[in-house]
Amino acid sequence: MKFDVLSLFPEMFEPIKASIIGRAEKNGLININLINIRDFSLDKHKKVDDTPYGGGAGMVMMPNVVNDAYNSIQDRENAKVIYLTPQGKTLTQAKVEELSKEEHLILLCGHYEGIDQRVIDEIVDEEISIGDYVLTGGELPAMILIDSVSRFVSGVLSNGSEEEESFSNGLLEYPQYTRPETFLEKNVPEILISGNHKKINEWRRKESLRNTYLKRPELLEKAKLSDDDLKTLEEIKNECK
Ligand code: 4FV
Repeated sequence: MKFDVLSLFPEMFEPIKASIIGRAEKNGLININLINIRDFSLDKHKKVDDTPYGGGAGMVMMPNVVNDAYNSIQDRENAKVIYLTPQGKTLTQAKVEELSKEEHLILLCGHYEGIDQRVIDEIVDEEISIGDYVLTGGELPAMILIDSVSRFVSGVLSNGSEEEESFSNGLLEYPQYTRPETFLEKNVPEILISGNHKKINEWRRKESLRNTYLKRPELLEKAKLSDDDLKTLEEIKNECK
């Protein structure tokens, strides 16, 4: 998986090169190429933004500088260009999994009031938002997208845990426990040390349904639930009364 990142602050991406993503890049499983949009400013003061036509507060990133930075990317014909913006569809695990099937993503990071619409119309394939709030720039959203998508690249997660986690089945995950068996006089649920994997999976499914019912009930509408799940949900609702 190749990521080309167009940003005015490529240095912000250093932290993402730590831990799992950094190791994945060292192992050649992913490649993160950072392009500083300011390098394409022809202006002696390296100007990349200007005042908005029609007036108003703030500055807008100039189209030609962004376009030249984009045109500097080699072999971009099969790439999908994503602009991180509050105007985009909100990122979900389903969208992350879909994007993980692409071989080349170009991530465009805005700043200030945004980017001139003409270059967006020219180069952007998809607009994605990480949530309904306003940040100072698209860099953090781009890092979130790189991190979440890279987890689906085979070999990035050593244990394949991306298969069984929150949202992988449309539900929140079940509670996790590890040693010590007793903590603050609280024991790990008996079932988990029973070795009865059928019963353990049933317990985990029930706790996933319970967590989702209590914390994100709207997810239950979209989740694929079996008749057993629906029966279990009734039990949970009665238990919560
Ligand atoms: C954002 C978001 C976001 C808007 C103005 C950058 C900022 C500035 N991007 N999801 N929420 N972007 O707030 O993706 O240009």
